[in-house]
Amino acid sequence: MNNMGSEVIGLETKGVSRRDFIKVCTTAAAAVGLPAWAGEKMAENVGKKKPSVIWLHFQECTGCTESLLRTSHPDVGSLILDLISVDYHETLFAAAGNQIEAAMEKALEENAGKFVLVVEGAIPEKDGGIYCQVGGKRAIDTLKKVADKAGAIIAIGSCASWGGVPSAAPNPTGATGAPQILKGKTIVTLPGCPANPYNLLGTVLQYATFGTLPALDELGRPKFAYGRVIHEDCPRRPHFDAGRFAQAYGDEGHRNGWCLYKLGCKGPQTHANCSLLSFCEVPGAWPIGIGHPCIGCTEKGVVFEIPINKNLPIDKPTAPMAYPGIQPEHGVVGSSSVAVGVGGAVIGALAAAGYVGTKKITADAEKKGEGKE
Ligand code: FSX
Ligand code: SF4
Ligand code: F3S
Repeated sequence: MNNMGSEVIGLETKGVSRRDFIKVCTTAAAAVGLPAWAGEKMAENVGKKKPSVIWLHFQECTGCTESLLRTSHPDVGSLILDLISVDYHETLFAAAGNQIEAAMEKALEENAGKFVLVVEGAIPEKDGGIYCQVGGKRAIDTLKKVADKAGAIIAIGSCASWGGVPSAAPNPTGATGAPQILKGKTIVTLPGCPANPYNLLGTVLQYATFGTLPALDELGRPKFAYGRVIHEDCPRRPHFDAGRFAQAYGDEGHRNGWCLYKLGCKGPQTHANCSLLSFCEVPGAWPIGIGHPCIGCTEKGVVFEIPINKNLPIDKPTAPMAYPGIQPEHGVVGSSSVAVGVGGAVIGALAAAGYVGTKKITADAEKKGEGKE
């Protein structure tokens, strides 16, 4: 572990211990479904050569960058910025005008074919794309130009993944996502409004260390993060299975942490790992954790389209197969809510174990080079 990255890039002079540094790398490795040794390898590799990242901003609220910068315990935001070489990022750069234009050209030239392009924000197509211009250049043109020279492309947030907020009806600018503009290219999409920074860090470090991308689904989403719906790993799931629902904000069920389905929770339809990977390293800091139903912020066609309080049908009513429900109409007699709640917790644990198993399979596949490139 000598010379393990943190010393090379001087993090310890900034008050970041090697332990914190390795922890962030192993957490990032775990996030993408790789084992701990991969995190150590990432840390070692990053110490030698930091991956170059060019980060483009388009139509967005900048929440994705903000969520990356506002992390804590340890300060993951600053660690991320030390782990990768951000060669162009309009929010973070002190430079402006001609200076920042020159920085972009320099970064493109020096790292052509190798850098990771991170796209944040939607891209407007209507009227030739005139509704988003930076430095007098249309977003759609800049995106195509930079993407042509990138080694890997990541669309962070729902805006860049499929249009997000700017594409909400009536979508006056014709906003859409990077995959719709860059047809035919492999694009890792990390939807979420905002996306979890660890999903980004894990993907970038995997690419920088092993030259591979995580296994992706048909929407370009890494399976390690979007392979399951929130409902499958939700800490309130035992309450759902036991039939205990909050009926109104502030009622007894809501105060007791019961299931939020009847308040409109879209967890059963929403693919994401926010129940398993805390935002900003603060346990419980995610919508359902603070008592708000999931609004489906990762899912095109759900968030910004379906009202927050509207219920959707349950597609995968899986867990109750293993034990009886408590509803009288289901024909169950004498099954206490406590027993059913415990049963739900066990099923939840099994589901989580399944999740870990899934991640291991992904990791094994990666080791065999089966991930998309
Ligand atoms: Fe979109 Fe990112 Fe939502 Fe905001 O910029 S995904 S509006 S949180 O931050 O792109
Ligand atoms: Fe959790 Fe929502 Fe599913 Fe209830 S409906 S268990 S709150 S994801
Ligand atoms: Fe978004 Fe739902 Fe997670 S609203 S942050 S996907 S709980």
